Amino acid sequence: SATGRVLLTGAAGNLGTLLRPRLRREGRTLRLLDVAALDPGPGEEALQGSVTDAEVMARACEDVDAVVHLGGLSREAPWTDILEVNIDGTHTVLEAARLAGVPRVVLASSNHAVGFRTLEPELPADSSCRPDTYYGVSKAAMEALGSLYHSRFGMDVVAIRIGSCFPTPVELGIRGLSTWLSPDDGGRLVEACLSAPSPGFRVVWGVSDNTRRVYSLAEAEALGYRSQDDAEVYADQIEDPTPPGEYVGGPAFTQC
Ligand code: 15L
Repeated sequence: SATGRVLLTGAAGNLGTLLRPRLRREGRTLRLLDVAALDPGPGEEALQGSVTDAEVMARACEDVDAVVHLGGLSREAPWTDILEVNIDGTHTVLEAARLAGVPRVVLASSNHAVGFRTLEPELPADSSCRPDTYYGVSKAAMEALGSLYHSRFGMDVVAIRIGSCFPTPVELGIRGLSTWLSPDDGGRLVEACLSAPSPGFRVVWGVSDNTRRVYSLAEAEALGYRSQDDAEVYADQIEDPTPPGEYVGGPAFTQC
């Protein structure tokens, strides 16, 4: 909902840091959760702990109107870490939300859930998973868990297949000119996911309306998202000449 209390997991991470100031609203309390310590400002509450801890998550979900789940490992890692933090962690978040009666969850999925799909124009957001890493498998599992928690328990769940959300695309190389989600657009998209009436279960792309965009915007726009940014304005600042490759996940990610 536009007001009430919104829980942000992974609030101290890359996405959390970018989205936190953009999700502040009059009449809304942002509850920040992270394994790292956080310093809550006005309209914020902070909780330190892990998304893998059911007791922490039970406390975190108390009196919450929506969860925005950004917490977890953000790149490739050993299988046991991916399994614990990303897959079991997402289950723990959804289960705590269900037990607390939280009606809506927004999940930070990733393009790496479909990282081994060939690039094609207007790639639909509901294309089936083709992960490029264990990390990508965890995002596929996240989407599957979201689908389950909608269908079995009636929660509204929107999974965002995020391209690359960073302050600018400059460090991302040429691929970033197509995959960039500006932080402001990220805020607008999460806001749309929080306020769209009864979305049910959806998968949408998280991307700005970039000149070189290949991901479809139709699914996110159906929730009310309107991108206002285009990575192309940074094109002349990009130094790394590596071509974007033929796959969604890009040429470098599997080596991370
Ligand atoms: C991701 O899923 C990562 O979390 C992020 O660090 C970037 O690597 C991004 O994908 C990307 O594909 O650019």
